[in-house]
Amino acid sequence: MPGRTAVLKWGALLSLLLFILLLGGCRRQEESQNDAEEILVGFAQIGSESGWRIGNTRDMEEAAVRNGVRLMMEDANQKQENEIRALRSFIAYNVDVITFVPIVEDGWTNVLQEAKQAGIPVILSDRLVSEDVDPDLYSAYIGADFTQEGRNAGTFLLKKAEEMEGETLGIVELTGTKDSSPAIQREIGFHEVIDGNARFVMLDQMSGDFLRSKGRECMEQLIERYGDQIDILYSHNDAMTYGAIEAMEAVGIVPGRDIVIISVDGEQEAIDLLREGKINCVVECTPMLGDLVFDIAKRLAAGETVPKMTSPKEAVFTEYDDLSDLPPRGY
Ligand code: GYE
Repeated sequence: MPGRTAVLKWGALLSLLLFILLLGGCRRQEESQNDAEEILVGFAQIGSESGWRIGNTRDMEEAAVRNGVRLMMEDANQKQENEIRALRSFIAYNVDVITFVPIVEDGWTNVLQEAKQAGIPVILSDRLVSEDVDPDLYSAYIGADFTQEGRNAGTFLLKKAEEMEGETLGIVELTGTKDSSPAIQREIGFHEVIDGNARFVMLDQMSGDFLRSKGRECMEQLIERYGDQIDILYSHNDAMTYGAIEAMEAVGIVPGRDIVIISVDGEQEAIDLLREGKINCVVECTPMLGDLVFDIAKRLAAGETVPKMTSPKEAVFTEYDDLSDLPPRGY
């Protein structure tokens, strides 16, 4: 018969063993939970055409860290083929989720089908693909309601026109990248509000590709062609607006007074110009989409269903508003 001390010894040893085993089990569980949290997201960005875009890239990088997501980012340098190549590399790498900014609306069906076949969910970030693309080929869109932004621009113009002189008012429009969803929809929303009003005369429309340099070039040409027939400039983004202001000032036109200026984005520089009276209205479009994108990415990786369309609430800043309390824009 084993003695009482021997029984106690074996008992203690067994409990210790059990404790070690349990501890190991917990550790393993913790590790696998961490692994499950740390998803890998492939992100194809279109480039750095504007301050807005640079702000968007920075926000995506910072939000990835905040959300505990591993980010694999590729810069497509304004070329759709580079973007498609990046998406294919994410598929080959077998990332958990893909997100990308469709530079234009068309030409994505093949690569989206490849992602679907590989079982990788795709989030459209910032820009949309064409309505002709089967919506089952992507899981979600996170970005602005560009048509509403266009309407916001038009609504400001209706109010502003009440205090403007002249039987008719000549409008020029600087559009963004041809065939991109913000350019298409900002145009539609604006015209939805102002077309049919006989006082507004559309003089011309030119694409400045969302670039400051092209905004300047286009405005130079428009001034040459239409001179003082131009009463209003509607510009699809702030970067092109800065270029257009340069072109106006170079020939002695006072921006914001001789030509009423409506711009979209809401960069700090545009808000400063609004305060100076050189811009009359800035329609907000926020580039801070990262937290929304990664929240949806994590839910998709966990197999949850997510809302198909998410658009942040956006403001309009005008010369009629008191902007003294407006916090720094951060982009
Ligand atoms: O307005 C412009 C940028 O896609 C909403 O792209 C975005 C647009 C933004 O370059 O400044």
